[in-house]
Amino acid sequence: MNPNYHRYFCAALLALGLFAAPDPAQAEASTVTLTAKASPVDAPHNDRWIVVLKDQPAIGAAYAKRASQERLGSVARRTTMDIAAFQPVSARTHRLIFHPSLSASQVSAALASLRQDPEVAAVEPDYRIRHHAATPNDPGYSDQHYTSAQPVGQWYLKANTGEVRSAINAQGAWPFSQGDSSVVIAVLDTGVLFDHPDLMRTAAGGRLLPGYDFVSADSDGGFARTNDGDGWDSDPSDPGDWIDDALLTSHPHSLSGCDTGNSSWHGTRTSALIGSLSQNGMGIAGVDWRARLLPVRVLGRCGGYTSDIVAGLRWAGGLPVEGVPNNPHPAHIINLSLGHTGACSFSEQATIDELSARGVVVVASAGNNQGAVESPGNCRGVIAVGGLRHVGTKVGFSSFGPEVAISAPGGNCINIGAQQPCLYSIDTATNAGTTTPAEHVYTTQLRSNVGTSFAAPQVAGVAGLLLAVNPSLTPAQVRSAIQESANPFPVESALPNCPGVADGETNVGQCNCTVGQCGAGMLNAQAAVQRVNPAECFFNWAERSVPYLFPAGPLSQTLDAYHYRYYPDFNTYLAIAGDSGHVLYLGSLGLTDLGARAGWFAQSGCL
Ligand SMILES: [Ca+2]
Ligand SMILES: [Ca+2]
Ligand SMILES: [Ca+2]
Repeated sequence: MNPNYHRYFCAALLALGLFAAPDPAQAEASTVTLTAKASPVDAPHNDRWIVVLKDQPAIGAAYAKRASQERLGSVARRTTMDIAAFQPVSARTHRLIFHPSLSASQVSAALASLRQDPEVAAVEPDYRIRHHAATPNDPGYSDQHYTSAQPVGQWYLKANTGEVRSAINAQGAWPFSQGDSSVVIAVLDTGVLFDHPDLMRTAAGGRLLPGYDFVSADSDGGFARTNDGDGWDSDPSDPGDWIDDALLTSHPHSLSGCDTGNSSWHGTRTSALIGSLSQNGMGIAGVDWRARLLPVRVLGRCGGYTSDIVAGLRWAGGLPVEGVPNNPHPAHIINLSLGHTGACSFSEQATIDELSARGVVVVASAGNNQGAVESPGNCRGVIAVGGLRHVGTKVGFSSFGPEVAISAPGGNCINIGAQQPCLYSIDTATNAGTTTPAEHVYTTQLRSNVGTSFAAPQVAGVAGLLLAVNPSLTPAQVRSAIQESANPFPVESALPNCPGVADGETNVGQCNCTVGQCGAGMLNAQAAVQRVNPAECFFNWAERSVPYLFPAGPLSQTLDAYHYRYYPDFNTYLAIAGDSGHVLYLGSLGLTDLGARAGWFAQSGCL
């Protein structure tokens, strides 16, 4: 580091009298012990309180400390308190810990006496404070309702523990980023169910912008594929994409090569993974809790066409599309849980290039063909996402190869058999209707949901968390932050490494991922967010620069608007206040404002 910065930083602290390491003798609590007569029948009491002395004229810090201890001593004598210890927090503010054997009534009496003392400005509970809930209250997250077998809930969003190695630790990212409503994430898919109570329109307090429908009329001019009675239109509601034998018979040309099947509600499933309403006590949590979702319908019955997808990509990213009003909410991120085998086409690549130049992050699933990455996942500039089993190996169905940028959980069942639950399904929102929409529900171990379609939205959601922290990130920076922060792939000794795959080859099942076949590693939401957060870079710089004040090791935490690290050896904090944007130092003598973070970020090279 630049020695000038080091000097500046030390000088700033020295000037404030904070430079010296704490004297252990001074750091000890000044103890005032009086008699303790416990009553065993009284209820337990709150043993920690904060006593604030009245203000006094400014005096030297060392004198103030002695003086405040003398003041406290006299307060203690006057109030004849049964006290375990006073511990100074600042010259005026002291932590008061009552002896644990005291009864509640004894504590009440002591507090009343304290509050009447002429030296005392305030006595208040020393509240226990927890960092803001990183565990969402959505019941499906912890799995309170949705599983009949081994409860794993939204395992893929939790910290990776035990054999669940591929979990992305969104839970660890949420204290630092829950997304931002200024970020728009487009979902090019089958449309969406605007009324799903865990999604809803932004106008109703939900996540979904109006969007657009780019499923064009059939080649014969009919609407068997669009299923909404027209071609392109401004309503991307998902009417269902079911196909039955009668439809195949009545539309042999439009639906040639298609299979019968129930409605998939695929766009609702991918959208909810990215941004289900979260912390709403209902259903599931999304990866991103704040971004707005832009539904762009490009898939109808039996899929869609590249021309419609290109139109949808252009519109989603704010590029003009012939005959369609410009998108008033251009997307910063686009999720494509779709693809076709074969190379990236000219029109796809040209569109992706235009979007990349505009700063739009494009994420696509690798495909479920067990072979080469599909298009547009294999287009240059796309963040292609492969699928992992819960243990971190490549899940059998996932496509793979050098175009994959990163891998994330794709879901896997373990227990496959009639009526058996799919243990590591990727739970998300869906609908129970087999044709038209019916009851809004969630996927579960019994209504399972697997595929690289559900790995890509986890990456798109993490990209939203990154842009919330640092809106100036380019698509290349988002990609590198996700790749460089990834967890390494595990090795299961019983499995082969994933081989190289040539276009057209298939049927490569579960295998040990290698960098190059499944991307840079396993998605790690927390580490990715930390990587793009200038505050994290600044804290690390401070620890490298002034290790005797800020010894490396503590993890960052957030509390209200504060983002901080706590140094237990010295009982000090280095913090950044979100509201003022200032860097703060909290030591035994209180809070010191070290100035605007912009200056510190510039000095530390952390912009
Ligand atoms: Ca239509
Ligand atoms: Ca429509
Ligand atoms: Ca929810």
